[in-house]
Amino acid sequence: MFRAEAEAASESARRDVQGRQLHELVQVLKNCRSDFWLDRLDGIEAADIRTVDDLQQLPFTTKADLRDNYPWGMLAVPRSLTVRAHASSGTSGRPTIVAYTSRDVTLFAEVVARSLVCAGARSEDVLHVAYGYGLFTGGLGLHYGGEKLGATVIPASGGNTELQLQLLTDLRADGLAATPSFAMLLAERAAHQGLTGLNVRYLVCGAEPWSEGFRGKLEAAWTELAGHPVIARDIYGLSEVIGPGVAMECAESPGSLHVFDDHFLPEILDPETDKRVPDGQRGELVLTTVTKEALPVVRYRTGDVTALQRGTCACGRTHPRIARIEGRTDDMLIVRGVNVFPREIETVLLEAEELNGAYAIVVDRRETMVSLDIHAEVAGTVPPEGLADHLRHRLTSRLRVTPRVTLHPEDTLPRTAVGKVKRVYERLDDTDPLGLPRSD
Ligand code: DLL
Repeated sequence: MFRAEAEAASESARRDVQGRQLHELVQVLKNCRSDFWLDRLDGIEAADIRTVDDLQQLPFTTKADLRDNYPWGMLAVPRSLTVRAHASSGTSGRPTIVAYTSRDVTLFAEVVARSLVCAGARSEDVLHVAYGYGLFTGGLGLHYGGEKLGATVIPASGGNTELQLQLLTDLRADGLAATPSFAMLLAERAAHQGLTGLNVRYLVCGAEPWSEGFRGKLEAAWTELAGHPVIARDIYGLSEVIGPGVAMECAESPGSLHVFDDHFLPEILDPETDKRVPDGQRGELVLTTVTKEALPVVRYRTGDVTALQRGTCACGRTHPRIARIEGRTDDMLIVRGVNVFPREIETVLLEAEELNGAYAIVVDRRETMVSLDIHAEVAGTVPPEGLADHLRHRLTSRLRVTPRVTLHPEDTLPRTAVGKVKRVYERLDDTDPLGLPRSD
């Protein structure tokens, strides 16, 4: 553990501190100069907020609040006290700006250092960071976390796979931090070049949803390149809360991520009723920051779907854990009245050993009745006889809609070398959104 006194603290000790911090947070927000906070907390008295259970009395915050108060309206400190800003990856409209004081930047590095240790990182490691550097929190977040740990950080950023592979080989990186899709792309390119004997032991992957099936393929590909077991661990976070390092999977317990709740308080809500659901039940993750200065968030609606679990992990950490993110409340596709989560499609596709993990979902809106086209690559050049039919049946029984399934030779579908992978495309006219050669 990077900070055992916090990561393995007893639940009761942590609850005491959290209650105090929450009380102080409300006090600070009610006395700051932001009209947004004065208005949002109108009617709430800090004196009534004493324990984490009182969290439920507080109002929510959303991405729309950040957008409406662009750029600095939600700051709880004067802008002059901030030392850095990032922007979150919005798909439409203005970006949302998030800012950090010097203490926030230290906190950011701390939780990322903890996350790296969860994956098996050590201070003597070489850490290759292939998340984008810039407005996105991934690159700089992993960078300063790696430095805090004492690792030798290689700020490779995204893109330029040739140079990345050369650096990974020559500098003997122990760890690679990258989106899962980019880590896979690097493995594919390395295999094409016939590279072997890479030193990588662990992958720190996040920023986009990825299934257990994808993990299996990613670990197998890197294990092949390295000639020793390579583990891929899931790092979760979002700009509005801090960036990467809100929660992290440890080496001992794949499938659940420790939420660093001495800084970020998690709740799971039923998105329909906005009420808390019992532990173990899925719902929307809502987060409150209790130690951030510049841009604290209160009950921030992440839109990410997961479930909460408590109890000490095999690794000794006592933080509550969230299940790997299943999808977002807003990435659900509605096809012929049926709700379909892209992650379910990935789960079915990645069960097939014949596929290499590259796939794309096209929502075809050319007719009144929307239909679903699934494109996937096989490992090799020729799709095995009957595989497309088999996948169509499996998808139909899981999704309750029947998609068209088209299989392609490897290296046909679009790849993402910079930023977050795009899996879902819309087709509105005769232009193929995937830019594939016509088959007729
Ligand atoms: O993606 C922060 C990050 C950087 C996380 C590097 C991990 C590694 P945003 O760009 O603000 O921040 O996007 C946040 O990405 O609400 C989720 O929907 C999604 N996301 C992040 N991590 C995961 C993950 C960064 N491990 C949004 N699994 C979040 C699934 C993830 N989805």
